[in-house]
Amino acid sequence: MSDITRTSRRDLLKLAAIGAAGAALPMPFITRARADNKRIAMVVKNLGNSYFDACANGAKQAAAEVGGFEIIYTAPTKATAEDQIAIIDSLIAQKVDGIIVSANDANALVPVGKKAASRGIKVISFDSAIAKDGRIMHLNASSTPLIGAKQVQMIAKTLKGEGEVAILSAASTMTNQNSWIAAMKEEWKKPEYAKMPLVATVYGDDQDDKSYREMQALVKAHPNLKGVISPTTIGIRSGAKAIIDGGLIGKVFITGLGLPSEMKDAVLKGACDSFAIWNPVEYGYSSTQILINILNGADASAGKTVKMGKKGETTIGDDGEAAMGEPFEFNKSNVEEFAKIF
Ligand code: RAM
Repeated sequence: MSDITRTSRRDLLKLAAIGAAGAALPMPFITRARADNKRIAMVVKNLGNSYFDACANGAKQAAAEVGGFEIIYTAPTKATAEDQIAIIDSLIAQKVDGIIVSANDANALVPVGKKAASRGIKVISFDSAIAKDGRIMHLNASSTPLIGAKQVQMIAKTLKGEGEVAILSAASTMTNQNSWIAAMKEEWKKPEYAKMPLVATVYGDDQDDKSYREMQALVKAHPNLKGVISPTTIGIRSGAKAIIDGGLIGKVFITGLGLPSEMKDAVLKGACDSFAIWNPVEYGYSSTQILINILNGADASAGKTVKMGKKGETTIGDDGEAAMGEPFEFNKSNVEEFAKIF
């Protein structure tokens, strides 16, 4: 993993048009339906999260490319499993053909996933997995060890390997953040991080106000805090704001997973040295391509290879999970260019 390669830079820029076209749509949305269209619902963690809006634009692009499919993009206002279950129940009643979910809780969504399957609805997860029994397969954005290690490496580079670090995560039930934190802790065992202890892990529940307050509380509780890793686009943007508002630039640095469009100011002002993310438009596109192929008869069981349209193909592991690609790193040199895209 490194900076953007020529080809992927071209791909990212190509997808800019998709993002721009989708931006005019109200969120959530339903694309224009034809009676004979198959219906795919993308159910994400919460509304008001630009990361998922970008994923939904990718889903729309995949549906338009293949033809004959419509996208229903929906989510609860707050990122809770209960509200997602209610939404999925109603989609089952509406007899949609397929559902793509980013789960607020891996286990809590299994029964409703099974219920959908028993009615012939194809369910896959992306971003934050439903546990194995509740979906056909799960598409990770990238390899979990890689995403975890990358975030520890970024803060270590900023702090030159020295100083207290905390994690500002999303909700404690979210599969993706939990597995990235586990992967960070693996990386952290290496001797080069001996002078960079992890002092706390706190949860902002993917809400801006809670994440902001948790960041303020971290700084207060740990006067020697130098760095924060936030593996969520909501956490990193709110944490960066708390650094800027609190006059903490140069004292505390934040890194993690963010959107260039939301992190540009923080990077230019010096609250964040570097951060990473994959292209969420491509991620929504790839997940939707996979579900469309499943609806058209593709076998997505362990060991099989499934197609992701223009993004190529991916092979499903024994755990029923596959990965799309690699994250990119953003910093002062490229954040402005990519802020125009996602
Ligand atoms: C937030 C959500 C999402 C995660 C990104 C990185 O938008 O928590 O699930 O993948 O951050």
